[in-house]
Amino acid sequence: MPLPTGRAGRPVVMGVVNVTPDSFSDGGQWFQPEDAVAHGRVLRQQGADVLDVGGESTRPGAQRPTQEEELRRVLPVVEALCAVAPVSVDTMRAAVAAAALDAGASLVNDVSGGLADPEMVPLVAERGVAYVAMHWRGHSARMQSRARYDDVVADVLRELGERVEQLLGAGVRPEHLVLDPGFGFAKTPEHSWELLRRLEELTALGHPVLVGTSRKGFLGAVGRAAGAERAPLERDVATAVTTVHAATHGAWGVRVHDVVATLDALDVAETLAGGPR
Ligand code: PMM
Repeated sequence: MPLPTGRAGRPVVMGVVNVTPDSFSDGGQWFQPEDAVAHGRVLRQQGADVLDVGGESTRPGAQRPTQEEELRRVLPVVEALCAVAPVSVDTMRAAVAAAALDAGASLVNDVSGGLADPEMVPLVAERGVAYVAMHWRGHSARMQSRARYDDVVADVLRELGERVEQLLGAGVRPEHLVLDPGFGFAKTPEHSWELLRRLEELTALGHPVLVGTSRKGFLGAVGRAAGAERAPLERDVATAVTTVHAATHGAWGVRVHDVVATLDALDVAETLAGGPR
């Protein structure tokens, strides 16, 4: 199955549907399956190209749900939303990915890039589906202690390159592979800014790049004194600015909570660049 595409000349807009009680960005708002489904429908109506359904919070220090619990959260929502949009499943577990694919999902979004579950890479290769491999250095409980780099862009490129080698070696088709530098995952705010500034270097690996900056902590702190940071729900304007940067620096897609703000920002950027009005 080919990768989803966005409107001509635009990145794919992936709308976030977190079926979790504790995500940093929208924790608990869509925890009931019917609320998550209703939210996904709204994001689609607003113009999301893909709905990204996840049942595990990856905020720093988060405890993992059991596999059973993750399946319970995610499956009914994937099943219902597949009727309205292409769905990606945001999971590190092969069993959850397999069940979501059986339920109709067309893309697997794995923040561990296949490192958390040894069954994930063979599954994705066997099913022949699109796969987002994010840069990852361990589960949330420990990741911030691993935010050490000589040159964050060079190090992330090298580590993602190793993932690409393993994935292609296992039989994942190159045209199915999307890479993501993992903003905020084992990254300090300065690391995330540097990755964003040098986004075009990531496309040098020859694969589409997904940018997931939406409501992340580094957007809360920028320009603000300690203690006066923007709360997660106050970060959508800052996110929209990073979305325009991503769109104009080669990103294939953006993963966002606020689809309306994203499309407004892309409309303005496109018009300023001389595109459709
Ligand atoms: N970030 C989160 C969850 N899933 N997937 C990808 N590919 N990239 C990301 O940056 C990413 C992700 C955490 O954010 P959330 O809690 O708002 O979903």
